[in-house]
Amino acid sequence: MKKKSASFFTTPAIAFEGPQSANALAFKHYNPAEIIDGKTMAEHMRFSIAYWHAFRGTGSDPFGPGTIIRPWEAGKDPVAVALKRMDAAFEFFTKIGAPFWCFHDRDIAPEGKSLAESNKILDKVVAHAKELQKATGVKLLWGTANLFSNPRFMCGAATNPDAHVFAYAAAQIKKALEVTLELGGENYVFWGGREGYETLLNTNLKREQAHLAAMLRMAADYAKEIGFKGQFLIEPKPKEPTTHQYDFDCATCIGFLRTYGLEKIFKFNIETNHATLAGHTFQHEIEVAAAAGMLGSIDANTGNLLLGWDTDQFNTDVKELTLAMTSIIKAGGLGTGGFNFDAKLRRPSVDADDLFHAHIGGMDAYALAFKIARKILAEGKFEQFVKERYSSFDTGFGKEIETKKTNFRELEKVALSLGEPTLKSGKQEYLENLLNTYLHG
Ligand code: XUL
Ligand code: CO
Repeated sequence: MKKKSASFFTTPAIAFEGPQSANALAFKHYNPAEIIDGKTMAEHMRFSIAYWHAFRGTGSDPFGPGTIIRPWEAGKDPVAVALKRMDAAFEFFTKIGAPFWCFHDRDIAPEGKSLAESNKILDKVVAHAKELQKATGVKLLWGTANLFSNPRFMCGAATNPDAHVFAYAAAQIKKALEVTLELGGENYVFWGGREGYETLLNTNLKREQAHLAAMLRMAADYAKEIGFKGQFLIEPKPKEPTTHQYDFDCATCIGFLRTYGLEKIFKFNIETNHATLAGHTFQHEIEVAAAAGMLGSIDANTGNLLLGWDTDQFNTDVKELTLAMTSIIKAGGLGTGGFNFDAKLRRPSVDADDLFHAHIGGMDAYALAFKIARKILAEGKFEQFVKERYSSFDTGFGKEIETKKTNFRELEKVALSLGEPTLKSGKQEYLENLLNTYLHG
C-alpha cells in the first residue's frame, strides 16, 4: 500500500502461519500464495470485504444505538470523513489480504441535498477509491445502489406505486452503474431492498412485478450502452424488510426472469442467511442456481437459526461450507464472482481487532472447506454413490424416459412384466458418517 500519513489499525498485516500456530491474528488454513491446480488460493477464493458492514456498521440494532467507535469517523464534514473512511478501508483490505471489495453508492458517499449534488459527492469519493485501488491492487468485485434506506424508497424503488420514485431509482442505478464501471467492477448486484409488499390491500402485485422487470431491462440496456461488461447478479431474499419480497429465492427468481425474458442477463449472488430465511440450506440455493447455469457469486455469512431475521454473522461452520463448496466446485466455480463477507460484528464486539478476528475466521473456514471439498470430489465416493443410485436411467426404458422415447403404454408393459420394484436404501446415515470422516478423520 502507498504510504499513508495516518494509520487507523495497530494490528499488523495478517500472515499465514498454519494450523499449528497459536497466534489468533494469523491464518491457519488460508494461505493466499499456496498454488492449487495452477492457481493461487487468493485466485481461487476471491475474498471480498463488504464496505457497508465493515466500514459503516456501528453495532446498532432496533433496541439501541451503535457501540463501535472508529477513529476515522471523527470530523464534522461528512465528505471529508467519507474520504478518510476510504483510507481506513483500504488499509484494512490490504492488511487482511482481501483482493476485492464491494459497496453500495450510499455506503461510500453521503447524500447531498439533491440528486445532482449526491452524484457530485459520489464522484469525488469514487475518484479517491480509484486512486486507492491503483495504489493497493485491491479490485472491485461489485457495486450496487442503496434503494432502501432513504424514506423516499419506503414503498420500494422499482416496485414503488409512484412512478416518480421509480424514475429516481432508475437515475440512481444509472449512476451506480457508471461508477461501478469507473472502478472496474467485475459484477453489479441487484438486491431487492424493499421490492415487495406488506399487504395486498394497497398493492397491485402483477403491475409491481412488471415494473421490476422493466427496471432490470433498462439497467441491462444502459450497461450495454456505456460498455459495462460485468456480470449482472440478482441476490434473492425471501423476507425482511418487506413481508413478501419478490426475489424470494433462486427458484422464484428463475421463474420471474424467464417470464420476462431476462434469464440470459442475470446470474445469482447467493447469501447464506437469505437461503436459510427462505427455508433452504445454503447448498440447496447453490444447486438450484447451478442447475440453471446461473451461479454467480456468494455473500458469505450465516444466520442464527434460532432467530427469524437476517443476523449476517461470520460463518465458521466448516461442515456447511464444505457441502456448499462441493456444489460450487462441481459447478465449475464462480467465474467473475467471489466470496464477499456480507457479515457484521456482534454489537459487543467493539475492539478494533474484532474486525480482523471476524474476517480471519471466515476466510480460514472457507479455505479449509475448499480443501476438504476438493478431497471429497477427488475421491468421488459420494458422486459414485449418486451415479449408481440413478443408473437405472442409463440404459433400457430408464434411458428412454430421459430421451423422451417412451410413453405410458410402454411403461405399463414394463411395470406389468417386472412386478414390484425392490427397495433400495438411500444410505443417508452411512453417507453422513462418511462425510464426518472427511471433516474429522
Ligand atoms: C441485505 C443484503 C444486502 C445486499 C446488497 O440483506 O444482503 O447488503 O447484499 O444490497
Ligand atoms: Co447480501
